[in-house]
Amino acid sequence: MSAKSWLGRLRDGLAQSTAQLTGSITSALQRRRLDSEALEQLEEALIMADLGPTTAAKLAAELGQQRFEKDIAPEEVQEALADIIADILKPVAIPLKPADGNKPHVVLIAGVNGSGKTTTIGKFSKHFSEAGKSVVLAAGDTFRAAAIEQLQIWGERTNSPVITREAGADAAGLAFDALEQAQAKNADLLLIDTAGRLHNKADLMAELEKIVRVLKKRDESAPHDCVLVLDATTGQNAISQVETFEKVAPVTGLVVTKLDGSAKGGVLVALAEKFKLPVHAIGVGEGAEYLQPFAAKDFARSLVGLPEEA
Ligand SMILES: Nc1nc2c(ncn2[C@@H]2O[C@H](COP(=O)(O)OP(=O)(O)OP(=O)(O)O)[C@@H](O)[C@H]2O)c(=O)[nH]1
Ligand SMILES: [Mg+2]
Repeated sequence: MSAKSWLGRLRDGLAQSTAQLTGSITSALQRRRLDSEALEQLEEALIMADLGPTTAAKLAAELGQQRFEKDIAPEEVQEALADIIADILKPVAIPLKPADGNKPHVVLIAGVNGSGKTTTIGKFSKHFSEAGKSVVLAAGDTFRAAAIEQLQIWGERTNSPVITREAGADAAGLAFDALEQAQAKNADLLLIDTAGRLHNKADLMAELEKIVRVLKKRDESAPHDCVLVLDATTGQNAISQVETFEKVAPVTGLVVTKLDGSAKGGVLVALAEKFKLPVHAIGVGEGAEYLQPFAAKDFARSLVGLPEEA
């Protein structure tokens, strides 16, 4: 897929937040000055665009410190804003990278119901098998038979073996089995799916903790990555999801999905600013080709409504 079409999907997805934001920038600059009133309006607009109050305040303060000429155009503010946002995003734009020394490199995928975990595993499985890695998938969502089938379909599509147990089986036991089998196959990468869990359900969160504990019995260094999948359409709720999952699992990175259909893409900036966790990829569609490395500058420019840099 060309870079343009995924960026196009991202732009279309962000269009709603972007239109609102650019509209607010224009109206804040009606006096063509970035005075305190204009900065206040901008800060509000950034909160509306789901960047969160803390990040919005920080951005407005940074804008306020820049020396603009008196007769300022909205485009100049958009450019400055895009630069500041890109600076926040750049350090977290880090792709998932299995370490060669790990056989296999174990990646645990967690998140609330419907956030896009299984789809993301399918997409990663395609990406890494095409890159020449041998990938094994573990159907750790033993909760629902349909979840096991869903992963099996992805396994067939990407030619990756899928380790399963019957529905209702112990998820930690399945994870242990899967690691054992992936080791026996000398696989490069083991991607473990998990059941969606509401972050306020203590028993399910305890189960996630147990999966981590049991994996360590087989490989002390596992899981090597624990990726939290967040649905961008949940907006600011994504923040509390990170906080809660971090309490029970060693979260090492994020994937933010559904940015093709979200008016709340700005939450990604709030996440980056608050947690500084790597954002390994973003989802801009349901198909396997729609998982893209997270490109900080492109995202920042799209968000504030600026065209791609020439
Ligand atoms: N538009 C869009 N849809 C997505 C994206 N990622 C996942 N989906 C869709 O979101 C729905 C839920 O995705 P799943 O991968 O099943 O989510 P899950 O986290 O495994 O869900 P549970 O196992 O039920 O907790 C499916 O219909 C996916 O096709 C994305 O980036 N964009
Ligand atoms: Mg699932």
